[in-house]
Amino acid sequence: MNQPKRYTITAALPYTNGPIHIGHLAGVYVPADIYARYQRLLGNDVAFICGSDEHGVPITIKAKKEGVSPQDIVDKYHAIIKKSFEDFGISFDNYSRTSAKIHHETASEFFLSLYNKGEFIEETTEQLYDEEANQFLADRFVVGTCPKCGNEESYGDQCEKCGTSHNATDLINPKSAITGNTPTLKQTKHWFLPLDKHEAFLKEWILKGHKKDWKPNVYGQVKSWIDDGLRPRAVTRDLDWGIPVPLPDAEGKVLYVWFDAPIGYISSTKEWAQREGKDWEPYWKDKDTKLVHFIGKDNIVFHCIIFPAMLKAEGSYVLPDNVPANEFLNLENNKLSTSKNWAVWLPEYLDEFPNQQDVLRYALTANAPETKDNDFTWKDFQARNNNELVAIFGNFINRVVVLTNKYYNGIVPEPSKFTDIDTDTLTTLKAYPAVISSSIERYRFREASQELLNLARLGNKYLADEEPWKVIKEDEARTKTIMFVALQIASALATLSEPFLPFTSTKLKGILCHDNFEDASWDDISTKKVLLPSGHQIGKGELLFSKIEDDTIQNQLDKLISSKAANEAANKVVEPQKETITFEDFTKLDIRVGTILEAEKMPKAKKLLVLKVDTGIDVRTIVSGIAESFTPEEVVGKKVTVLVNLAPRALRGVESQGMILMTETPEGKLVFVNPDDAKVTNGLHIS
Ligand code: B3M
Ligand code: ZN
Repeated sequence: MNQPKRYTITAALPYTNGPIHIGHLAGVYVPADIYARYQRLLGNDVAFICGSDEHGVPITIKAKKEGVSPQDIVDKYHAIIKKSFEDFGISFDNYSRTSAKIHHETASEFFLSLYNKGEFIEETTEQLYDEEANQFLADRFVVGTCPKCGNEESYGDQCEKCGTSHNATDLINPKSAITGNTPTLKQTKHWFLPLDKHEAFLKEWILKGHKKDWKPNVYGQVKSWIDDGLRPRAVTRDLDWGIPVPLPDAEGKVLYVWFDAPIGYISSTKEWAQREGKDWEPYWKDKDTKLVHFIGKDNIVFHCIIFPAMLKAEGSYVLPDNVPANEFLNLENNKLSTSKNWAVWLPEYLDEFPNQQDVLRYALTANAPETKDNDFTWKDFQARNNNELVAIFGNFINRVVVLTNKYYNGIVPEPSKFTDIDTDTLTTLKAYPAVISSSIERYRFREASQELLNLARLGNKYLADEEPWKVIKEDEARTKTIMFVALQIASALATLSEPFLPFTSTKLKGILCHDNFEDASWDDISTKKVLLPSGHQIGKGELLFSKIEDDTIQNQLDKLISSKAANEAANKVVEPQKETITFEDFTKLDIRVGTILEAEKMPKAKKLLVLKVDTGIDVRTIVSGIAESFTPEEVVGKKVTVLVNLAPRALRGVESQGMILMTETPEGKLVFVNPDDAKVTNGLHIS
């Protein structure tokens, strides 16, 4: 075995403003977990680090919306997120939170260290201010047009459409997300990290350095960012939720969430080291440590430009070796959305699919958005389970275990002479660790998962070709050899599946009684002559996977549609009430019941009908915009409610002397405010 290497593997700290969904899992946590488990299997020294990101504007916005404190929000979601990761088998060595004391201290020290080195520019500038809400607007508190791509819904610090990170004052036509007002400018002092000062270094490190082995999507984004030129970025904010700026003259100011959050990786490592009686520093400062950040594509600039610039400025830290960011996962052809409730939530999945963590892990890995955005569909999930996990992996293991029990009471038989097919099969088997490694080392987890399946396919094909169930009738010695070879494949699958399907791996090791001898490491599979020795007793069969039926999938699809609809109903935007009018204003309206006597279409006008209405005072002409809802024939004879003292006005040359009152049904259909049949309506329409 090679000299063990030290790996610090981080997974993006999730914002504690909602539970984890499949987009987070596919983009970040499943690949990170595969990688960490794999490195541990190789015998490397791994710190797999994560925690909750509890600062930042999204959390204060959520708290405002729910009428509770930001602390209530982060406490609630930190607990939910932490538990669901544990239940899902994400093997963090430490899961911390940025509200922890150790993090506040670490982030403050980091800031002070840069401050004392003169690494910040201190500047009073004009920042966006909401006069009505009485606060400065930064980050997600302000929405406007992205100066780069024209997206009209860009946030103050980042455009989610093109990924550009900017200053709030760069936005065109900014609006407060709190009141909707156009902000004013107000002077305030902040500390800026002069990214321009680090431009030469970043160019050298990323563009000319060995970073060509970064994924093209990551490299491309970083390159375009650097090519556009880097500018100083404020690392403090005027907010009351966050880590207070540790300086005497900084009342009411906190660290920018993207300044403190990546330092969260460091504080979480410290917390872990303290608990384990280890020294945290080599995991961040030893030049032989490989630092790898798993993130989603919207976090690229922060991990590839800003955080490295911070680490470099501090001076004693290593820089990331790789940042294998993924693209986004869609769900049933639509963008995943927390606010629209278009998502598959991890806690709900765990509830509804008990003991099926590996199925979701596998479906998300086999279809991971590694090089482009990808789509998760429940049908694909079902197919991955039924056609691959059940029909290939599970089926192979089941046959091997059942036959070994049936023929040999579960004892691994003694092989006799190997045929060419046996030798070829065993040679192919021994090549798998290297094949799968090569994919994992290049962060190609989809490919790696398919290679694992190919090993199960190899086993299935071997059994189908060699047919031990037939051979047993005439050649017992040959049957023993076949079963011996098949058992070696089963054992290799138990070990090699661990990073991808950890629950299955544990179960399979239990069935094969791996515990009774020293478990094979990743490399042993290629180098050891025998994985499961003759004479070794295995256990009874147990199904690894079970078929998922159509109605289970249909239930999930129905649930998705209905929760989206419920969410839409709850969030339906109601037009705000108009200005108050006095009772006198109201009594000025002369509203009477009239009858439509004649009706005809206004020539060349799609919407207008010209009506003759008997108002009880007189018969007059009224032009009404209802032609898309009613034919002239339908309305003749109708009793209607008429505003009779509206000043006459000409519509297409015809003078209209009043107005018919209309309303809308919940389905959006226009109906008369009919004195005979008052209905539940959505407010008056003037037509
Ligand atoms: N909290 C995740 C996000 O953008 C963000 C990651 C921080 S990693 C230091 O949803
Ligand atoms: Zn943009």
